[in-house]
Amino acid sequence: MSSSWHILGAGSLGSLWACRLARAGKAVQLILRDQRALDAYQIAGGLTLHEQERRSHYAVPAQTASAGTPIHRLLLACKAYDAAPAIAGLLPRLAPGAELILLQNGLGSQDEVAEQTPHARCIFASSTEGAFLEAPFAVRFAGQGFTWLGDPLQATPPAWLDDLHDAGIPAQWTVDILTRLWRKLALNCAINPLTVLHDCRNGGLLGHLDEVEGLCAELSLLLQRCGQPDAAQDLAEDVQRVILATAANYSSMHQDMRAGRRTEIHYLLGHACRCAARHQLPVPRLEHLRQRLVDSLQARGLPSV
Ligand code: NAD
Ligand code: KPL
Repeated sequence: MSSSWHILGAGSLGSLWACRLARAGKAVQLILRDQRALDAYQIAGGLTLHEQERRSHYAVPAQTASAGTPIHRLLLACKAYDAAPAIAGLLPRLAPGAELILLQNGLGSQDEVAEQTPHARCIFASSTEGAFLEAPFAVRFAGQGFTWLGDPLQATPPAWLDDLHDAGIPAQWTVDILTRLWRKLALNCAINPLTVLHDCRNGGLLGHLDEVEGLCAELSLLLQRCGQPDAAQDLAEDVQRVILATAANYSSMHQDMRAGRRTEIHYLLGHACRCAARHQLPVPRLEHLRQRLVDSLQARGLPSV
């Protein structure tokens, strides 16, 4: 495909995608938050990708939202709570029929974006790749993974999927993207809040399996009530498998809490509780968990939404 990849957010995943696409010779434009960020980026001279023992530098061009050129394809690579405000700032630049790839974890932010962009195609993504910033504009590729992409409104895959293949980004189109996003949300709800409340690595939850199983039972009922029976299939077993496989890791929510960063609670456990309320499904364990998490975040001076 000919048109440029615009990538909003030079954070962990945005930088990782930008470096790999640029390395494959694809046209990429980074969209940074403001002129100050752009000045800092120009001084850095580009992005650095650190994978295994190799560091590579990519002078990916960058701009702010105020650049005048139209956007045909945008990878929205910010946190879920930033997605709607970020897209609002780009509305005048979106070409009719623009494609937006939404990389956010959890659920809810995709609909917030779609409501603002009726003339764009919103493609949802669910990624298990791992990356973090070692320094501003320097990304460490920390974990091989996979990215599922799909459009709940239109099954036809976009032609630019080949770009991802060319760039070595492991990805596949699926007609069941909502099932994948709900399943990941359920895993995150069963694991992440408890790791914050018990202040432990994922493996620490092996000492709290009764609590985990109680949450899985409610999450399974919720998934079924939300029309996602496939996402409920063997959830408890999968949660235990993930706890064992990632026993030595801190969950992303624990890492955010530890670093004093805002969490994505509103789009994970918050979304689950809101959906349960909408379906009038009692979920006392999830509600209690949410309240304890809100209290714990507030006690640390962190936003609880
Ligand atoms: P991040 O915080 O590292 O990067 C987000 C970037 O977006 C930041 O640099 C921020 O300044 C920028 N941003 C926010 N609003 C902006 C705006 N209006 N204009 C320009 N830039 C803006 O986040 P991340 O870790 O890359 O995560 C992005 C999403 O992917 C999250 O929902 C996360 O849960 C999900 N995810 C991350 C990973 C990972 O390993 N990092 C893995 C799977 C899923
Ligand atoms: O996705 C995760 C996270 O930490 O966000 C896992 C490792 C699956 C735990 O929920």
